[in-house]
Amino acid sequence: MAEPFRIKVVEPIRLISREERQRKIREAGYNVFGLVSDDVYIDLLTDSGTSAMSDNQWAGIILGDESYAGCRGFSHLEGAVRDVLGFNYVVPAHQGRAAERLLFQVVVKKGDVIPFNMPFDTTDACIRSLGGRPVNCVADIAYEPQAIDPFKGNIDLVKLRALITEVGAQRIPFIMLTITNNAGGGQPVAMSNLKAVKEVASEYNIPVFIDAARCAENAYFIQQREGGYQNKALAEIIREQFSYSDGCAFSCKKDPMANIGGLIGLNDEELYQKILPLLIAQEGFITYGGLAGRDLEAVARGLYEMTDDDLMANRIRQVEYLGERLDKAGIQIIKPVGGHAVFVDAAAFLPHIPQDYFPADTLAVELYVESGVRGVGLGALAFSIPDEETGEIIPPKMELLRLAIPRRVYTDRHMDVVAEGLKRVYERRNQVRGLRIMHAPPVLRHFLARLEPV
Ligand code: PM9
Repeated sequence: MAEPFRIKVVEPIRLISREERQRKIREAGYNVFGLVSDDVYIDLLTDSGTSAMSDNQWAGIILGDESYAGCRGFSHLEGAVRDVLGFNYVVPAHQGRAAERLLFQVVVKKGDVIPFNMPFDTTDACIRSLGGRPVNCVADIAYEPQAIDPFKGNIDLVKLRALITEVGAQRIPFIMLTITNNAGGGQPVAMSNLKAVKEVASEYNIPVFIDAARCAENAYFIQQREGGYQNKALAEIIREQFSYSDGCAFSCKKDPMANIGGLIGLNDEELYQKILPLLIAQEGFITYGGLAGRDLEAVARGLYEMTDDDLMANRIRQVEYLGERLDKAGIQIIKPVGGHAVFVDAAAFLPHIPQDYFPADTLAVELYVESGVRGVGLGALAFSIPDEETGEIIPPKMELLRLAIPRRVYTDRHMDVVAEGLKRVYERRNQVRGLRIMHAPPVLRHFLARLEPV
């Protein structure tokens, strides 16, 4: 089936010359975050806030009610969150990390431990800034890029139980599952795993929260891969996922295809009431939370749109299409291909570059120079963390180049260009040199670092 939409508005893009690209990336400190978007031909830096909104979402923008209190958009958002996610209380926020922070400030205390499958980098940084410690409990197979498994985002229940026994349930304010698991390659979590985690959590009276940014993509994988779900609609599966949780933090810039927006969904009124004063102090009044009324409309409409079975099938197919092209060229990628992105195994691509010289970020730079395509390195530059006791820097287990595909934005021809560019870098991979840091902040350094070729 071709795209279940047609294109009504277009945005011109251009490819600058190779010499210009070399100059631009040098000026950007060999960090793709420093590039100006006009100098990027195909932008796969992120699928967050970069999707094409539908005519219905744009109509919502025009209809947005900008009243400070009690705007219509908030009622629509409440309705959508109740219908699509199944939560009674909604805390609007300007984006996902603001939603997380509001929730975490209320529930995380210094010394707390939070079991995750894998937290995303900003989520990890937020918990640490509040004195908590996220712990990866993802199944080991998540660290084997070539191993085929339908649900590589699952929590390992043995690891989870061992952690609860080791630190004690009183130090665990909640368990969190990121669906799909972005940091681990956009890999899904099975419904059976969500259910089992909830059962373990209930034994110890620990709440479960979901990082829901890509919950509809996760539901699609459940529909395609998990027994008993083939004949269920995406909408039904999405709701069932949340039924095994006590709430969610949601970046609505991903699956709901809004350019901005986030929320917390809850059924616990007491917790909701505790968050409200922080919401007013930090984001805005409780019915707009740092967003314009028009944005609330786009989010509310996007929440319904993400449940469209045909749209989701088409979106995942495009990501798979790019993955298959790279795989055929002998380029190692995380398999199976994730929901929102193709993750290239940069350590396997550039085996001669040690992790200290950032193979993932090097590959992102090379791909930009080769073809004007912007991906992002997710490796030692992004995810190294100091050991709690020794202070020694511990690098992550994987070096990945992420090619995140915005929804409804690029055609398969664009994907062909991406694949061809990466193939050309692959052909000359032995000549590629790594990068070293010239300047970087102590945390979240991949966003701001300036580098130079070794
Ligand atoms: N994710 C991404 O590109 C955008 C920021 S980094 C370039 O993948 C999860 C699973 C995310 C995420 C953001 C956030 C934060 C929370 N959870 O970006 O603040 O992938 O709306 O959401 C990015 P916001």
